[in-house]
Amino acid sequence: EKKKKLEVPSKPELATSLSPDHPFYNEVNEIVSNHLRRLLSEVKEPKDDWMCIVDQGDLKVFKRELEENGVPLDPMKAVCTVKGMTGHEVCHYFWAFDTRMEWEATLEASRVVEWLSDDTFISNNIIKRVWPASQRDACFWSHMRHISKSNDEGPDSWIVVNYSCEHDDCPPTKYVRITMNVALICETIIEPPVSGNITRDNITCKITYTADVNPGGWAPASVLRAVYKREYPKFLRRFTTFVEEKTHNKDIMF
Ligand code: 16C
Repeated sequence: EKKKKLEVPSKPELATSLSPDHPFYNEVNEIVSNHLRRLLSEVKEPKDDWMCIVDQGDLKVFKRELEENGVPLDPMKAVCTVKGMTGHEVCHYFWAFDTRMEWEATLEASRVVEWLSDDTFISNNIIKRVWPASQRDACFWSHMRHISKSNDEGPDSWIVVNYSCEHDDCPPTKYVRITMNVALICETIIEPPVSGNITRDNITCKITYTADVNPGGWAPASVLRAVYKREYPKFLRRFTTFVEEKTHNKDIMF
């Protein structure tokens, strides 16, 4: 039964407004498919190599400890269940550039470098400095899409991917450049009311967030791990509270 939850779209080329001729077209489709495949394989065969570092019931954060030449690369994963909002709404606000600074507490500044299509843009994020390390920045494309299903069963799902890239208008000259592969996948669960219309009380969103971040050079592992343990749950609380405030008195965006 669980296997039906998410399907890798068989025709990803229909799912984006990026033109097939666009230089980023293949990369975007490949990275999105990889995330969906990774999630599917974990539903089928749950792996126990994730270490739970935060458990607040509705919000759990996991990590795998990984280091390369002394650089901590710990993959992070979080799952969070929120009531009253759809996966489309959660993904929309995670992706939307114009409101990013309203919930992003770890950024000093953010700017759009280029719009590639109406579902994909490249941005430059300058991250707040963490003592004693040098300040970091990131350049990545952000892409949002609906996950098409091969059958009508199972929850409606959306995905946003933030994936590092290079851009001539964003050279890595001023800060240490981090690289990352971040995905937010949301499933909307609707418990239809006995009578009447669906309201926000009937809606639950199941969020899976994954972040593979390379801090791009020396960073003290113990400081970084302490910052991650504090900042990832904080981000999810702050961000989902933000989406709740933005949506609670608006029509439901299914
Ligand atoms: O996914 C999130 N935000 C997205 C939109 O902005 C985007 C960004 C992802 C980048 C997340 C990783 C940043 C790692 C920086 C490493 C800095 C190394 C410093 C060395 C330390 C010894 O996908 C939400 C991201 C939630 C981020 C949580 C963890 C970030 C820690 C960043 C440190 C800033 C601390 C500021 C303290 C007030």
